[in-house]
Amino acid sequence: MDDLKAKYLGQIAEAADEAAIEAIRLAAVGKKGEVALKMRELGKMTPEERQTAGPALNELKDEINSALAAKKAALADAALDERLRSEWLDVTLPARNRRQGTLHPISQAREELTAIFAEMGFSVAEGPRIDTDWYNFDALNIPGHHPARAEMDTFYMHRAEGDNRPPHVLRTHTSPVQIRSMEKMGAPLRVICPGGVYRADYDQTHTPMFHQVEGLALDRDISMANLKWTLEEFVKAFFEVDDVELRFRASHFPFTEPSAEVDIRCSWEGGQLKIGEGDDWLEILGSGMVHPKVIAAGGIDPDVYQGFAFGIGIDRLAMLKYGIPDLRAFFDSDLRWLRHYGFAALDMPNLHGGLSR
Ligand code: 2NL
Repeated sequence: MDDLKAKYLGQIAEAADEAAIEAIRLAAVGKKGEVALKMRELGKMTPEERQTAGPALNELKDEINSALAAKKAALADAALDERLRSEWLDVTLPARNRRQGTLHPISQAREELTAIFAEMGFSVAEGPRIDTDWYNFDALNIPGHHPARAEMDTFYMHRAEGDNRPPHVLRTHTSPVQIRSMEKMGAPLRVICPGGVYRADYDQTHTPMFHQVEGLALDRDISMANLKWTLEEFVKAFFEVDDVELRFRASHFPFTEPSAEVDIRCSWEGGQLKIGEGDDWLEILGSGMVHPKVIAAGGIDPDVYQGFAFGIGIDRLAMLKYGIPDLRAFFDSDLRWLRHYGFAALDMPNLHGGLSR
């Protein structure tokens, strides 16, 4: 018994971790451990032998158990000491000059164009990215059978059988926010709606989620001339040039009549984009006079109010302004790309400071 005691207390003293402790416990005082085997031998002993061997075995078992518990506590203490030694922080040190995150070029472009339109008296509205097909289509004069629904490559939300709520879609444009703005604020109204939109399309120049800003101006006497001036001011301010020339090309959208796509004069000499000079034209937006049915869908009387609307792709604006060649890199979350193309996070654009500095 003295041998057993010496053997196990020795092993316990040497144990380096909890797993070793547990192995020793099983071998010594576990159900099939050495002490249990010895206890089974008690039956073969004479009563006198048993009288001394029984209590001695129990005492041995207790001793080993307390040695195990003590060693376990000591190991836990040592582990805590080690953590306290290694995991410390001197909170009195000055902050490390670590590189902060940057503003994504899409966020930067959105901030810049928001500042420009805000300066012109437009308020900014946001809305849900999942909306009913009424807000996304019907209210915009795109009825159920209209080919534009199919052309839009719409993502429809799954509907469980028996669900009789109206169908919901991932918005394909930010127009539903404009409809909600008309409902909420009435006319006269000047509002822009920037935000993410979704279409099931993925190739070199399309991503299934992209960003758009739409603008809407309604009043008693708003005309296409106001649209032209507003867009000219916007393009000049955004591309930071003194003069631009816009070209309005007749087009068609269900929600505007008449409709126009707008190009800006530019040159690509030496691979470098220059706005306002040269012989090339760059298509940047779609626009028109809001269709009377759309004004009525927004709860406003189209016999009293009229106005213009436009839609611009923010991602494309950002690529053009900051010289970013590949659209898909926008959504790769590659830190090296973000550091290269990102903007200082606290450097909010405004017209007085020069937009993008
Ligand atoms: C494009 C075309 C456009 C609009 C968007 C709009 C919104 C309402 C009423 C009328 Cl609520 N129109 N939005 C109008 C014309 C064009 O976007 O190709 N954008 C990149």
